[in-house]
Amino acid sequence: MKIEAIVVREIQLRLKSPFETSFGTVENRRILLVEVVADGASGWGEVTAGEAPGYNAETTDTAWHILRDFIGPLLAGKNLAHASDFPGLVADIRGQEMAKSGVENALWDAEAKLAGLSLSRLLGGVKQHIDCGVSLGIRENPEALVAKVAEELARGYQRIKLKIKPGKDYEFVRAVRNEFPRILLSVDANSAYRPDDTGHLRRFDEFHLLMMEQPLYWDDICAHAKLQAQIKSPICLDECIHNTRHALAAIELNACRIINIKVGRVGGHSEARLLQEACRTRGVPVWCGGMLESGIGRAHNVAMSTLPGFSLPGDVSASSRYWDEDIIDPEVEVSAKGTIEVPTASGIGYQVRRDRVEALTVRSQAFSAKSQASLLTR
Ligand code: OSB
Ligand code: MG
Repeated sequence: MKIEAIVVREIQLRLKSPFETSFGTVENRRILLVEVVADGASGWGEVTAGEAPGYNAETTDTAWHILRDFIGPLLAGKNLAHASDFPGLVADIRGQEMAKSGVENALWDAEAKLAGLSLSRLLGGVKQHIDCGVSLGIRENPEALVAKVAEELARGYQRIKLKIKPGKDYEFVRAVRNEFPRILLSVDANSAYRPDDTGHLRRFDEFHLLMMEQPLYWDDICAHAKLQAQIKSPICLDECIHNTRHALAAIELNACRIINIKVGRVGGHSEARLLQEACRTRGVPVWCGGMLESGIGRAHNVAMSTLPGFSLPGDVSASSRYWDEDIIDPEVEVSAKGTIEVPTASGIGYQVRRDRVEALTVRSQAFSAKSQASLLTR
C-alpha cells in the first residue's frame, strides 16, 4: 500500500447525557479521526484519547501533537505491505498508543477495502455476532441506577457494568444486586482505590461480581496482585495493560483473572490481536472495552470483538446510547438478544458520512506523499 495521504481532523460531538466516572464527567467529546488514502482506497480510524488525561496519559491534544509532528510526516509517501507493518515503523515513538492506533486502524480499514474483505475477516475474526454489555456512569443515587439497569436489561444487554468511586459504590451495587440477583454484573473503579481500601473492596465479594475492573493505581500491576490474593471478585485489568508484555506480567503475577482489551489503549489492531491470542492460549478471558467512541471507533471495536479470545460480553454497545446521530451509516445497532451483527461489507463495513464529518470538523491537517510535508487545510 502506497500511502498517498493522511488527514487528521478533530470533530466535536455532544453525548446524549453526561458520562461520569471516578476520574471525571464528560459531555462534549473532542474526537480525532484519521483518514488514510492508500492505493486509492480510504481507510478510517479513531483516536480514543479523552479530553483530559484522567484515564491514561494521552489527550485529544497530545495525540494531535504526535500525529502532526511525528506520525503524519513519517508515514506520508511510505509503502507498507500490510497495516501490521505500521507498529514497526513507529516503534521509536514511546507510548502514545491511542494516537498510533488511530492511524494503524485506518490502515487496516484501507487494507481490508483493497482486499475486498471485511475487517473482521482480515483480522481473523470467527464470529457473525458479538455479545454486548453496557457500561453505566455514576448516578445521583441507587434508585436512579437501578432504573437505568432495568432499562438496559429490557433492551437485551447481556452484562451490566457499574462505574464506582469511593462514596458511590457499595450501596449502589447492593441496590442493583438486590433487584437483579442473577444478572452478569461487574464494577469499574478506574483506579479510584488504594491498597488501604482492601477491607472495603472485600465487602464486594458478597455480590458475586463477574469482575472488578481496575480498582487500584492505573500503572501498578503488582498492587493488583496483592489485592487479588485477598478478594474473591476476579480482578480485570484495563488501564494497566498497554501491550502483550504487560498482560503476560499480570498473568504471571496473578494480578488479574480477566483482561479488558481496548484497541486504542494497546496501540492498534496488531497488538490487540497478539494480546487476545496470548490470553486465549493461557485460558484468560478477554473482552473489548470502549472509550465513548463515535461510529468509526465503534466499528473497529466490533471487528476486534470477533476474534476467538473475546469470550465475555464487551462494552461495545449501540450508537444511539451515546449519540443523537452517529457519523456512520447504518449506525451500530443491538438486537433484542443483546448482540451486534458483524457487517460483511469490505473494511469496517459501515459507510462514513463524509458530509456530517465535514460539518462537525473544527480543525484538520493533511499530509501528502507528494509534498512529504504537511499542508494546512483549515
Ligand atoms: O474504563 O472502560 C472504561 C469510558 C471512558 C473511559 C474509560 C472507560 C469508559 C467506559 C465506557 O466504561 C465504555 C463505552 O464506551 O461504552
Ligand atoms: Mg475500565
